[in-house]
Amino acid sequence: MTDVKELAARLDEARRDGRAIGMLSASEPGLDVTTAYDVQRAGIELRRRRGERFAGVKMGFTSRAKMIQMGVDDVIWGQLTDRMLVESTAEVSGMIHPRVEPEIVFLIGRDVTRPADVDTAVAGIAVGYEILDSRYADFKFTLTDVIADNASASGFGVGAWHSPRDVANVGMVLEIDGRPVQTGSSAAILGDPVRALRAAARLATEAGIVLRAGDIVLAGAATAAVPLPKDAHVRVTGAGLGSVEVTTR
Ligand code: 0L1
Ligand code: MG
Repeated sequence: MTDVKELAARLDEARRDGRAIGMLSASEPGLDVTTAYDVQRAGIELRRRRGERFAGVKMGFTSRAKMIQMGVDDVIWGQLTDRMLVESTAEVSGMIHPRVEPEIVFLIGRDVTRPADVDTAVAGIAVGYEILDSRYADFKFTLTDVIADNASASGFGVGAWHSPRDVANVGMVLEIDGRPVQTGSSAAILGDPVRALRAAARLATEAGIVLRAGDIVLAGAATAAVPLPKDAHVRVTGAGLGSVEVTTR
């Protein structure tokens, strides 16, 4: 039988040591999607016991580019904690093989007790980025492996909040050291990031999590992720939404 806590501890240790491990699925034939989310939840519980607080959720595999890049065809989700929030400097040297991707971010303004109400619960919209770091060697995993690994969530940054608006087709640019490395549109996020927001509310509710005022939803990436070196300056810009910048070390 799958030992959920042991698998969560294995991933947690890999993350804290900055050391890649083999895929869990290689030795765990019982690792189905439900069990993988149990492992994810157990991993978050370990972080919670160390004082981290729930900050929201992230949606993954929401763009065709990402599905192609990773060879999967399912939307997944992971949990964000307050310690993953990056301000002006991101510590990436302790990570395994970090990547960065441009995101649309929603700020929840009041508790979402019914997922159907999530659209009207949005208090702000911003451009942002996600730092991904798979705990698996060579960034290779199956669907269940990546779910167990909290959808590779490692860090995120958020630009200035704007009042809720249509973000179905926001042009986005990801620059590293002043050079555009990815350009795309928020339309890559399920055709409209609001669909990812709705999926986040539905999945969170099904998992017994209430999105509360102040929580954040990372809707997904507008482009493929790119490797994130240290000593780099990253800027993500969204048309009409300004930009967010971070320096790595
Ligand atoms: O946020 C994402 O779309 C990525 C989900 C996890 C897979 C990955 O590490 O790229
Ligand atoms: Mg992402």
